Amino acid sequence: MKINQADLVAVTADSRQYPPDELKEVAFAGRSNVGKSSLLNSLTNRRKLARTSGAPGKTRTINFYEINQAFRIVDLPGYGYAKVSKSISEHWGKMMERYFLQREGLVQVIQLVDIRHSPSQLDIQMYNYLKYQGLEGLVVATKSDKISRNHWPKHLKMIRGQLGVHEEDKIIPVSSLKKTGLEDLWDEIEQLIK
Ligand SMILES: Nc1nc2c(ncn2[C@@H]2O[C@H](COP(=O)(O)OP(=O)(O)OP(=O)(O)O)[C@@H](O)[C@H]2O)c(=O)[nH]1
Ligand SMILES: [Mg+2]
Repeated sequence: MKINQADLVAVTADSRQYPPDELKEVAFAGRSNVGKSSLLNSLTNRRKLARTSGAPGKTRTINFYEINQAFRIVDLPGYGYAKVSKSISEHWGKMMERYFLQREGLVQVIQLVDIRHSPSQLDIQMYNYLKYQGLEGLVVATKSDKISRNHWPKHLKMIRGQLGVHEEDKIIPVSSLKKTGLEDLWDEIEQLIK
């Protein structure tokens, strides 16, 4: 995918401030710190487009990125950040649900999980929710540089089993650090936004 344009067009928790619902969107969901914002930067080759952090809970809003004036990638706030209060996590749930239910242009939610670890209860809940909404279909295993390539199949199998990913659905290992797996992911995204 050739990236001619990549811009942050809206940062909001309020559905009234979403950009016009006229472009196709794919969203990134995953626990806080899994690497959603980093992946957006590597995919678009813009080092500072999405703000990343070593401190979990960086992205607390829904961030809409417009690519090539043609579609959007949406960076959703991470879940499972231990320090948030109950009222913040309720707010999070409502914010996510409103986006998932209202958005006509939303074609799929790509779920990100860390390749190293067994998916958490929250990952499983999230994936089940996506299945229920008919928005599942693609899983990305992040930080693949953290384990050696010959261990990938074992980890991908574990993730597939834990989440219950359908046989026909892909799990793509990526590394934002080493810039690997990005073309595979773009190929899938291109299919989704066609
Ligand atoms: N080794 C390695 N580290 C990564 C990779 N991707 C992200 N990280 C690191 O993981 C941390 C979190 O990355 P973010 O992209 O901010 O994660 P996020 O999912 O957007 O987090 P929230 O905004 O809190 O939901 C940062 O310290 C990144 O440098 C990767 O591919 N490899
Ligand atoms: Mg983030």
